[in-house]
Amino acid sequence: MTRAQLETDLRDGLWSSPPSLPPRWFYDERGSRLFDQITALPEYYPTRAEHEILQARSPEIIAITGARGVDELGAGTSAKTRVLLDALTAGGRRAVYAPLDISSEVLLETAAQLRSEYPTLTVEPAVADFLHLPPLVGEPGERLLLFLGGTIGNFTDAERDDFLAMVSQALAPGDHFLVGADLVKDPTRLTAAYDDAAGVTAQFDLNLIDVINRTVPVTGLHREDFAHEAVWDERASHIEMRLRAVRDVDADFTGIGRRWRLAKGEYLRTEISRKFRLEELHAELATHGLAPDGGWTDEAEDFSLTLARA
Ligand code: AVI
Repeated sequence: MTRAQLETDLRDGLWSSPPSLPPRWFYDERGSRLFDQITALPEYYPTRAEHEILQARSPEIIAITGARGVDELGAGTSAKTRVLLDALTAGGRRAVYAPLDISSEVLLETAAQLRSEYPTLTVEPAVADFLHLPPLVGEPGERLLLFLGGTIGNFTDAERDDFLAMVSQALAPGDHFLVGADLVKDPTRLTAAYDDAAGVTAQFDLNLIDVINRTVPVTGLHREDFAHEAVWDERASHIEMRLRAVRDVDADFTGIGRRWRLAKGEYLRTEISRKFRLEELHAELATHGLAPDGGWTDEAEDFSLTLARA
């Protein structure tokens, strides 16, 4: 992603109330590595819970959908998807898999790896972000679009609405959408998942300041001036990750000709992570013509996978 895109996000976000930035800027190389570490933390249950569901339900998901073409948005290294790809290609069944991601390097590596692991799978990687879907692989009625990991929770309500409209538009009748979503639970567990004892999530959050410093011309923006925190907002049903100023910040964004001041004690919102009640999520999907056709949680009912039919 480019300097111009970040400058647009800075212009849109830093001078609003509260100041905020979209979470996509977390994921430079170091941020992606830190995120991988987060997924293995004892406090961060979503990745393990989703894996548990996929392990138990993948054959059923493939049977219900009859999928022969699978697209995955935000595929990354496709680590979470392999168990589904096992079911998709079981017994030498032929299928097409399109991992979609914003990083072409990761995609090319993943594609090469998958081709050698799954000889009956045609792998067609494509660069795509969450707002622009390429034409989906497979025949209408036999296509499955995956959006795993709970990333749907990182959208604002308006973004989620736009996203689901785009998904619904991309699917033909009989195609399916499989979405992973984190569920409302005890706030203590939720805040711990986003503020772990080892401080990995804090490093992930603070890495954003380094990304900004490296991507756009700015003076006076220092990571030591911020502290990470995670706050549960009951009304909005989301966790907010914040970088709170531990001293006055006065940053000069020379590229966009603007000065950003944040007083000690004020904060920058860096991410929201929405936690769902299943009825609400299903109602939202239905609004977009996506009828829930299957739904599963892990044993502890921490995380959900919903299969919706277009
Ligand atoms: C990518 N996304 C689903 C993660 C989440 O749980 O909202 C991002 C994350 N941020 C901090 N920890 C994990």
